[in-house]
Amino acid sequence: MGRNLEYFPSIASTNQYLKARLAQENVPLGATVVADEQTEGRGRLGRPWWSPPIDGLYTSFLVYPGRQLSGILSLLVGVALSDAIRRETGLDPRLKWPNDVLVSQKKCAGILVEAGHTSQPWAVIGIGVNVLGTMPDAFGNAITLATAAQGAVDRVQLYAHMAERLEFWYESWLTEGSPPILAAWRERSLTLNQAVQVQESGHVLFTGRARDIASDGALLVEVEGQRLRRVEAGEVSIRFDNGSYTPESSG
Ligand code: BT5
Repeated sequence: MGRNLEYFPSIASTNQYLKARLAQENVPLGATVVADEQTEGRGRLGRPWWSPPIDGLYTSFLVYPGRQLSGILSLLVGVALSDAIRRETGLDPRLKWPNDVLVSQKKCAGILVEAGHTSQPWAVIGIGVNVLGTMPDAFGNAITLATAAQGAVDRVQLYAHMAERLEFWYESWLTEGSPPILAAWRERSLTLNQAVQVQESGHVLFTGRARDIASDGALLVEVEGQRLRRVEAGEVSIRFDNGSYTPESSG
């Protein structure tokens, strides 16, 4: 990862750029795009990703998973990213299903995996991390690593750890399959064993207790009086002790 690296001081979106490149030419496995700023950074469902200059790290990595993508790749990236953040900051990042990374119960990084098919199935792994400075008040549920760690964080080192850990976990997936990823994800999960609310397009579908993740990355939720329900997509909020739920998104 990162041996074929392109850097931009400013770009619309690193994911968008890599997808456009893929449509035009052969791009090697592990090709990486890094930017200091995104003017049209995106999260899931086309939501905006706040990407101000220098304070954040905005990166996309290209992989060829060899088969149509499963949810496991999102979990893999969360595990790799949490490793990298821990190494660089000493913080203890937690993972909220499917792919938010939180420190101090606030979101410090987001992951957007986009998949498609040209001559073979590809996936663009987009990672946005809030590194330096402080988050504006509008993002009540978000935090920067510098705020959480109460000290300096080196963006270049963080990037290097990210590339190394992604390569490590991707190779582990190719040789050993999902079990090591699932085990690491369960250990760092903020979601498992919590009361959760599952929503789709802003509507509450059901509430229950998150019990486990399936081998394909789906969340398994126990709903009173029913069998476990699988959640493959959608929004999952965690219920706090005071009865409120983590907002799925902030800002
Ligand atoms: C994500 O989406 O968390 C995935 C974000 C992926 C961003 C990377 S940056 C490099 C690559 N290129 C791109 O264009 N994208 C990827 P989602 O779970 O949908 O969360 C989006 C929601 O989080 C928004 O609706 C906001 O409420 C909130 N948000 C926006 N910017 C944020 C930020 N910097 N930190 C924390 N929360 C943010």
